[in-house]
Amino acid sequence: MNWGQCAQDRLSEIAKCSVDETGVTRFPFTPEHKAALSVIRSWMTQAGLKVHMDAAGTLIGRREGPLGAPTFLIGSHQDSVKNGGRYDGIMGVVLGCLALEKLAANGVELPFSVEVLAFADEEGVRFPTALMGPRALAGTFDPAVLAMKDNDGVSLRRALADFGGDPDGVEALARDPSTTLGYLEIHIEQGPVLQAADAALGVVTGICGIERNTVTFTGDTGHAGTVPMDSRRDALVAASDFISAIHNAALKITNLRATVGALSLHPNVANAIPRNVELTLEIRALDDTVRDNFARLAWSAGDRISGLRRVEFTMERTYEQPAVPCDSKMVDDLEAAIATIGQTATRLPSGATHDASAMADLCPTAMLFVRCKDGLSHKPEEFATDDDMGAAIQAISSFLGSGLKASR
Ligand code: HGY
Ligand code: MN
Ligand code: MN
Repeated sequence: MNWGQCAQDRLSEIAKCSVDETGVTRFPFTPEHKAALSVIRSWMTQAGLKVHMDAAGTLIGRREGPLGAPTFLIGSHQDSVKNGGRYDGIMGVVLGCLALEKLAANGVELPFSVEVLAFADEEGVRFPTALMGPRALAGTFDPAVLAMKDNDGVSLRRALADFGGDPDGVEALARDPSTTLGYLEIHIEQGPVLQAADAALGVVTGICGIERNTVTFTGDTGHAGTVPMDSRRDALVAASDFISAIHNAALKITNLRATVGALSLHPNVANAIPRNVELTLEIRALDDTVRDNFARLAWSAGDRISGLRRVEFTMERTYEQPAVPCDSKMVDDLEAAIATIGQTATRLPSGATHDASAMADLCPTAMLFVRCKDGLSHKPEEFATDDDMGAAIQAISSFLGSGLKASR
C-alpha cells in the first residue's frame, strides 16, 4: 500500500469540500464543513474507528484499547482560511486515520485506546475566536464566546446549534487528564525550515503565543470636495499611521510577528471622508512577555495617533492563546520513531498556532511537522509530497506502536 499516495488522494478529495475552487475555503458549521465530515467519517470507519460528533462539532473516531487503559489523542482541524491550502489542518486528520489503518493492517494491538479528532474551527476566521473544540476537551472553554458573531450577524451559538452541535453541552466535554495519555498533531510546517534542512519531518519544540485585537478609529465624515484638509478628522489616515507604526516597530523585534490582516471602513465611498475604521491586530511571539510588551506599545501608538489626528481610538483583545512548550518526553519519543524509519528529524518552534496550543492544557502534547514546499501556506500553492506524508505515516505508526509507553 502506498500510504503517502493514499493521503494525497484523500486530501484532493476533501479539498472539493470548499466554497470555491481557488484553493480551499471551508469555514466551520457550513455546508462545506458538513460535506467534509461525511468524507472524514468514511475514513474513520475504514480505519475501524467508532465515529460520533461531539457537542462542539468535533468529529471523533475511537478505537477501544484494553479495559481501563488511558486514551491517546491524535487530531487537527478540518477548517481552512479563505482560499487556503489543501493540507493545513486536514492533513493531521488524514494521516492520523491512515496510521491507525496501517497499524490495524499489520495486526498491531495498542496498549491504550486511541482517538482521531477533526476539530471544527482552529483558524478563527469566521468568528473572532477559535479553538472551541480543543478548549472544550481541555476544560478551558469560555461559554461567553458563543455570543460572538460572524460578518453576517450569526452567533457561534446559533451556527453550532444549526449544525447539530449542542452549545450548552460544550463545557461538559472536558476530559479527565488522568486518563488522557497525550495528544499528537501532525501538520504541514507552513514554513521553509524543513525544506532548507532537506528534512521530510520535523519535531516541534514549542508553539508561539497569539492574540487578536479589534482596533477602531472614529473621526468624522464629510464631503471630499468641500472639507478643508486641515480640519478633517479622517479615521483612515489615523489607521494608516497606526499600521505603519506597528509594522516598523515589529521589524525591530526578533521572534515577534504583528499583522493587520482585516480592515473595514465606513462610509467607504470615494467622495466621503472615512468616519470609522475597524481593523484586526494579530500579535504572535514565542515569549508571552514579548507579546504583552508589544500589545502595550501598540496601544500607546494608537493613543498618540488618535490625539494627533483628533479621532477616537479603541483596542480590545478578543482572543488569546499563550505560548506552549511541547512535552519533552514525547519530543524524544517522536525523534526516536523518526530515526527507526531511517529519517533524521529536525527540531523547530512553530510560528503558526494549532489545536495543540489548547490541548497542552489537558495532556502532554507534541507535534510532527511535514515539509512544506517553499514554506507556502494559507494560499492555494501549499504543497506536501506523497513521500513525505508516507514517511510521516510510518513515523506515527512506529511512535504509537512501540515508542509510546502506556504510562505517563
Ligand atoms: O494562524 C495560524 O497560525 C493557524 O494557521 N491558525
Ligand atoms: Mn493549521
Ligand atoms: Mn492555518
